[in-house]
Amino acid sequence: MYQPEMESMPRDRLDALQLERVQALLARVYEGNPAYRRKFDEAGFDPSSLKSLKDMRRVPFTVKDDLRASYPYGFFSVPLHDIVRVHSSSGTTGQVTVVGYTAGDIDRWSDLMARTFASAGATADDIVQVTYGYGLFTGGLGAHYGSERLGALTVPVSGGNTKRQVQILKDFGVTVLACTPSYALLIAETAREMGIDPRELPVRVGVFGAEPWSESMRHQIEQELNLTAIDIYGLSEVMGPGVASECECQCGLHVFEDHFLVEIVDVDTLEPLPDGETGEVVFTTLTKEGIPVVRYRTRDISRIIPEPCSCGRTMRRIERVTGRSDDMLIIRGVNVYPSQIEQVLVGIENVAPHYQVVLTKRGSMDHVEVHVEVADDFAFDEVRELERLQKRVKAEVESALAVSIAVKLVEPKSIARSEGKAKRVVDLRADEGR
Ligand code: DLL
Repeated sequence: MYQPEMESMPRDRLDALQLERVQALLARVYEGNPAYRRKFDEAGFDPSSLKSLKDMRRVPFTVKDDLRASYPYGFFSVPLHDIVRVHSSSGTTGQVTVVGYTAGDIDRWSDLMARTFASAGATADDIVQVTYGYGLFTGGLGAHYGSERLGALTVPVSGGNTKRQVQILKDFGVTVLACTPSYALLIAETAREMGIDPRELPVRVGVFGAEPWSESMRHQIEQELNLTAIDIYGLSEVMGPGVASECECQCGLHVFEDHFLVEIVDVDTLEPLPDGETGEVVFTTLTKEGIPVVRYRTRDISRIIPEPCSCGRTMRRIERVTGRSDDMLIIRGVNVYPSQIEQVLVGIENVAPHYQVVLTKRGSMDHVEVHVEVADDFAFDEVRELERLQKRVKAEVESALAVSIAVKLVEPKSIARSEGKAKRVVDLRADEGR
């Protein structure tokens, strides 16, 4: 463990620390941030009335629109003079949000990312290739500072130019790769095209996150690249990567609870759910200065795993995030997460786990078609074989999702690859309406 005194702190002390920190936070944002003062006043919430963590249910939520409404800097809780860096969320929907960090925030973030790398099994002896994008995205610089803080040799490649990524992995003797899971698969594919066996690359640990991925995809990446694939989680509004991370047990992500208070709430009633039940993940930042958030609704779906972990960390785990409440597709009343489709595809021979869910309009009805790439060595012009495969994919996807769905097989490599987050859902409904 990178910070064992914190990571394995007895539970009662951790709870007391959280309460102390949340009380200080509420007082601080009420004093220092007019947006929070207004929010609390409107809800009739007096920050000094919070006496236990159970009282959190009375605190108003923060949502992405709160940050958008005060774009770019209006939600910061300190003067701009004290901010040393900004990042911004990827903004797949609507306006982007800007988040600011004080020097202290950057320092704590670096520690949390060092914790993340250490919990994945990395040490100061490792060579870490950071392939998350550098720039406004939190992935690149977040991983960079954490890797350096750990004392590892850090190779700041950023995203893009996949052949060069492969060459550097090989030539520089890289032992830890940090990128999105879908990009890890593209790296393996590209290595093979270059005549390099991806299993022979020196990488032993992958630190993968920033997008939903499945257990089957983990197995595939581990097989293809001969490494241990660790899931890491975070979001810009809360800090970036370094909010939660798997340990070497690979059985859920420890939330760094000395810095983040986690709650799971019912997606409809927004009432807190007991440990173990699935709902929306809500975070309160306990130590952030630049842009602390109180009960921030992530839209991510997960559950708290109540059992203690065998690694000795006392920080509770959340299950891997399977999707978001807002990119959840509702197909004829059935809730579908794109990652469920991926789970099915990984188990079928002759198709690649590259897919896109394409939404269009047929009259007033939504039409959903899943485009799936066939494997490289599949004879795409063999019409009969293709039909047979299409039927099989359709049947398996339908049985997993419990809804009928159109499937179109497409040629290898015809679905655009992403160097960052994979784009799994293409929504053409609005375009057609114009
Ligand atoms: O993606 C931060 C990050 C960078 C995390 C690198 C991990 C590694 P945003 O661009 O603000 O920040 O996107 C945050 O991405 O709310 C989730 O929906 C999704 N996400 C992030 N990590 C995971 C993960 C970064 N491990 C949004 N599994 C979050 C599933 C993830 N979804």
